[in-house]
Amino acid sequence: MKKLAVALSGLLAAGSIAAQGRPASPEEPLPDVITTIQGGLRAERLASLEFPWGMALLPDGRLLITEKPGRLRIFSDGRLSAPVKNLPTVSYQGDSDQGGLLDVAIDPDFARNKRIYLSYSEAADGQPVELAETGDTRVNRKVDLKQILRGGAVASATLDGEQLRDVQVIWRQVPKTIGRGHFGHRLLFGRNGTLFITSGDRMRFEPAQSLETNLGKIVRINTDGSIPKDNPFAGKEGARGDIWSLGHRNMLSIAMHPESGQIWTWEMGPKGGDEMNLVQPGKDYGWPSVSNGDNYDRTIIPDHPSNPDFTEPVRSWTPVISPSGALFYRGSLLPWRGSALVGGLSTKGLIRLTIDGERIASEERIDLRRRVRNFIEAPDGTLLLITDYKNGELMRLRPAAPPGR
Ligand SMILES: [Ca+2]
Repeated sequence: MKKLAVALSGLLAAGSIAAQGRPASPEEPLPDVITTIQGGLRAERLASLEFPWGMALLPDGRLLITEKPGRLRIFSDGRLSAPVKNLPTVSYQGDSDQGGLLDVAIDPDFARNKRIYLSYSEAADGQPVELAETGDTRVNRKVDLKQILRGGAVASATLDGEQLRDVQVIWRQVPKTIGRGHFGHRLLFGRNGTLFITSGDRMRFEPAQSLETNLGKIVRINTDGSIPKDNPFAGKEGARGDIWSLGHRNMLSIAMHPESGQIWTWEMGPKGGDEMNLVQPGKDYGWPSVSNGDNYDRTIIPDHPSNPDFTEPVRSWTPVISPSGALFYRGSLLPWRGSALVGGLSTKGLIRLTIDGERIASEERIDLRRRVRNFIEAPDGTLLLITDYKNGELMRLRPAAPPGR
């Protein structure tokens, strides 16, 4: 009961902080032992980073980390490298920007080809002379970004020491739009070497239902940017071949089940209604026609079951969890083998879900008192985790007690 009370007070604190604007640093120290598993967890702080966003482990154990303002660094032997050189030009407009340098992934054949993939936001080459943000009362943020035309992109490059070579843009959001966030942009390799990209709706709502744009979609491409022949809309007139599924809002979490190969995503809902979806090709997940949440201007959105054309989420959360980052835990160091772990920004921790086929069997909250942006599993079963602050952190989570005690 006491643990529950602590967790609840943490949630309330998170709500009040959100109302006053995001703090630059985590406000609470981590306890010595996080009492979630028997014996507890211990968090070790490894490095400081400015708004870290994405991570990928190289086969030799070096860790790639992106910082949203536009830096890629390599963490190795306890130290961070200088920013990797020759990155594509990233558009970043300061702390409140949801764009910037976002995710990083390594090629499944990295050992041979040394290719990596970066997602980021870019400004259009030519900017219109006059742009007016017409506003949309459904959007929950003052549009305080500069009114420039931009969109998301994914580039591949060869990692050569601490610089990139042969940078090629392999995918772009179409069309570019002015202002606003919801880039999405998590990257995940599927089993056959295809690359999944979560493409947010850019806070433009209706394009998520259009097959002529790739906003508000899960996208699937080959690593050279070409369209896999078995994509659901490949070769269909009036549709973009890169679309894998549609009707999405803003997805910052995507993971593949290690046994079934199922692709799961977690999606930020509007006012209420964060979603967990089992993503299947060609299906429509409903945004903005249906949602288990409602618009920020209090207009009602019908729930998913009101229209059988739309696929319902497997789970939705109100109050929201603000999911960012996800994986299926494969190791045995922590007693979580087979669980899905999901990062929480507003929930300031991890959510552990056990999945039985296509259903959630159990759900547990792990309070880390920090906005969790992303995390990955190291080969030894520890978790490497980054937090969403200007003074963000790279941390390692491991059992507090040695194995077997
Ligand atoms: Ca939905």
